[in-house]
Amino acid sequence: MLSVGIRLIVTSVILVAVCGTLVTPGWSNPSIYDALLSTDVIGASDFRRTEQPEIDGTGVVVAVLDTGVDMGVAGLRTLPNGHPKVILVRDFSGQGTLTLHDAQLTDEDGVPTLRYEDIWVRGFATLSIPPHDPPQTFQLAQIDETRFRKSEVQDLNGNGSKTDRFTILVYPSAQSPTGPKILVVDTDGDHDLSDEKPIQSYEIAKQSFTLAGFDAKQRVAPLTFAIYSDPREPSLELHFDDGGHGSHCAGIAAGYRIDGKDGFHGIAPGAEIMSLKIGNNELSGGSTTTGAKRRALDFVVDWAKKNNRPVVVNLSYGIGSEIEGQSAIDRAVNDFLSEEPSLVYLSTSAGNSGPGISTIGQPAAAHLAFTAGAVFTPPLTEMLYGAKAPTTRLFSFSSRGGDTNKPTAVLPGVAASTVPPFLTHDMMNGTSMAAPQGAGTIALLVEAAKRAKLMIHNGMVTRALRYSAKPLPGYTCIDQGGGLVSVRGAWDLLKKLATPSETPLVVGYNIETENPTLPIGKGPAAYWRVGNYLPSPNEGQTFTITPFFSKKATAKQKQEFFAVYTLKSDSDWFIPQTSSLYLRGEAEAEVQVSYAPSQLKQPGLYVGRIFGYATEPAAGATTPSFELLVTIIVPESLDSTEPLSFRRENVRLAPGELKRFFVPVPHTTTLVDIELDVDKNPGGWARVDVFDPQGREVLLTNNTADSLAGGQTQDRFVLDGQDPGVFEFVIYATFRNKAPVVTSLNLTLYNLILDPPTTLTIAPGEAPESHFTVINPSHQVFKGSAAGAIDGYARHHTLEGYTDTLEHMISVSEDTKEVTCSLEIEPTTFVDFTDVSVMILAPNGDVIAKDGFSQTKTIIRFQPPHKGTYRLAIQAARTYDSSDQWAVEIDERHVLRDPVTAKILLDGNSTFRLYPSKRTDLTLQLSDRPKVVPDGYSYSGELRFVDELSNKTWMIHSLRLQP
Ligand SMILES: [Ca+2]
Ligand SMILES: [Ca+2]
Ligand SMILES: [Ca+2]
Repeated sequence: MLSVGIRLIVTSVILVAVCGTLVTPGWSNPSIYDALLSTDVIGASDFRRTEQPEIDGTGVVVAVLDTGVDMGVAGLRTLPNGHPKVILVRDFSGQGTLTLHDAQLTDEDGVPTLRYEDIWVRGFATLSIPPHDPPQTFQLAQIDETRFRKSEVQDLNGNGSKTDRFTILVYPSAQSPTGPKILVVDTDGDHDLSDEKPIQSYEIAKQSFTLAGFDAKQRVAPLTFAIYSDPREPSLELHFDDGGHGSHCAGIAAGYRIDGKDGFHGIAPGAEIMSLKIGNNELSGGSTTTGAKRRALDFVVDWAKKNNRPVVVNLSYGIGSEIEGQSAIDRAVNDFLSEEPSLVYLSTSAGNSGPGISTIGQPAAAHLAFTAGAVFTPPLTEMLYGAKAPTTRLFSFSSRGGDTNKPTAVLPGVAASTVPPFLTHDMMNGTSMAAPQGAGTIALLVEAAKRAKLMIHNGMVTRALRYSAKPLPGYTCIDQGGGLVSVRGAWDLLKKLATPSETPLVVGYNIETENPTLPIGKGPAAYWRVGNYLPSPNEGQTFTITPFFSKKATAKQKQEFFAVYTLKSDSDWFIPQTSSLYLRGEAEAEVQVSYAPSQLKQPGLYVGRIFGYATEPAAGATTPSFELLVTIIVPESLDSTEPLSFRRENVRLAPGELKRFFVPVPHTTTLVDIELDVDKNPGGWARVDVFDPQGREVLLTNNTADSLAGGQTQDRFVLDGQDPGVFEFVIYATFRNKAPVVTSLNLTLYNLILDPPTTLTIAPGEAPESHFTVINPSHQVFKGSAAGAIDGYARHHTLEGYTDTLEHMISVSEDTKEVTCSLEIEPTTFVDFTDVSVMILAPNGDVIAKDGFSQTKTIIRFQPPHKGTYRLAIQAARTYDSSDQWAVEIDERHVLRDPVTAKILLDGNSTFRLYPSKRTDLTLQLSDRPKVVPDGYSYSGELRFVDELSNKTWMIHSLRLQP
């Protein structure tokens, strides 16, 4: 799924107005456009101005794997030499597939007509490119607006109607009967082709078109279309960008004269673009479809080989990692980059799931990928928010590593760029916007290397970018990788790395070690987040290392490969047991490491690296060949005076700064109260985010504190069956603050052990009842009451199947107010997917709710407008075509309009004490008989324990009672 952060709505009008006031003396680049789309933060324009004025990406192709690219937008129309910028389009998402039908020549009212059912055209007698052997070889296809009902753009010609249809006539030309087909689009929908111009598959003559009929009263201006036609295929690929994300990324990487303005360019304005559409905007978030990403990658390799042209893939598309670095798409990206390492390159977005650690997405976690984290740029911050940002900092949403050695580096993640006319804003932020800065940079480096006749490959380029990047103060390498990219630095380093003594056959190193937090127990980095446990100095830990060979390496070359590396740690607590490492052939090498626990006592985050420097055959390398990463979390201690709590005062944060606290949540904890305060003096705005032990964000609703609005916020989260472990609490101060803020964080953890009620006994003439027990594991007495309600019914269902789409029927009665479906997929299944989109369809087929999985769990809810059978459709996009069985666990809950309240009684009393460590038997008693539930469902509702003295809720439990 594409991932844009907060979309900033800035219309062009406002943009111009802002620009007018923006020219702030003092920024190094006088161009106002550099604030809108920064090329100077990474030194791209400076590199081009002062060192390599001729380098602009010429000769390099940027492949945008995204929602499509609108080649009609100013900035994406031409190259500096006037040639078309977009050289090729393909659709791997299936969204643009147009079936071809053989046409019948008929005579209708005396007019020759070509027809297939209700698809027809006339006016083909005088086609400017004569057809071969008419009429049998005519085919028809149709662009039908009603197929776009679920897309962001439904009115393709902007005439106010969403049911227009446009016929396409397809035929072989007389001149070249077996060659490319001729396409005539009835662009004005009048079924008459005498007013239309023949075109061909886009890559031949770069012909695109719009559909006529635009009415200026309509907000949405037309899309630019192009067609890919393969004469051997029974269908056409209609290409367009109905998401806007792909065009935006394309402009950042390679825009030339964006908005038609001189000097307003992307990073590599001379680079050509190929648009490989992988996102289907009929699905939620422009979800990918089965095989789309991988087939697009395969296409790039084949095209690059066939044309002997370098291609840089921009992949600002991904979902969350569940088994970091080991998903199918991670492997596919590694395969892609080892296939033709001198011709294909790839930059991908880290993900927008930060600032928690262990939030890197897939394929961002792929070993060989260049993975881009996002920074905000001081000039744009000043322009958008009027905030004087003193330094470049990470966007808080930028995903972080920990269990992966990612991101690779960071780049600006906000820009104004090219967008199709239907979008009213041209500014977006996200790591999606940082990745094309990386793709543009790689295009510059590849062109520079080509001119300098350097032999390079993608592994060298990634190393050059990482080890020349400038670390930003205050961040570890799991936040920012090498740091902020420096184009000049990367070029200087690339020149050193591209020497014969470097091993051109090795594109990277596969590193694996024990990681108990991952479902398969191992991962690409050492990661200790299991209580206070750390392997003792005697136990140590083993890393295994194997080279990733270029697939061009012969068996003999691989066999003969031999390299020696010196191992150097950057800390005195992460210690290699040997000072050097030998790699021979494809054999796995092992490095034993140990930890010095005496230096790992203070709570917090420890990130250590052991670098491997090649000493043979490249004597005395000063740039590491690989890194062994460890992330150790030493959890905070909870305050044992009851209730369990954690408190930090006077946490001072500069604008844009964050602080992490790792708090162990015991397995008995039922609820965590969170309080965040911001001091009035000097005042500001701060936020607390919570991440579970896997790095998944815990959803909070009230987590920002603003000194102008009382300076305090309270929130809480409930643990009801979730895994315990070390949670991460991050306090973040917005970069819009004028000065550092002083905050305090206060957590209270409530604990109860419930053996929940499971069955409802309904005896004639008596209140329905259920019995259960509870244990108070804390040292404090609970004195209070509990209450609940049965407000609906629920069932658990395991939905299994073999096809990409699994469907589950939900029968809704007139009493139902809302239906909530909590969905879960096994991590070992999820890693095969590139997206999983979720939809709820009403009985009439309308989509009434849309969502997607970004991790293994998601919730979709809807308020049914009327009773009937609704359909939950879960569509998986698999990396590889497969008919393997997969399953989704569904918890389907219907909330009814009239709840029945429940009292909780101890020996008939509704207030009671729960003494520490004592088992207490309680009775749940309903005020009334609940409505009979449908077959296969349980009663559902909620149970809450509230302590009277403190008025604090200790537990909120989801009730499920069998009738
Ligand atoms: Ca229309
Ligand atoms: Ca026409
Ligand atoms: Ca994770």
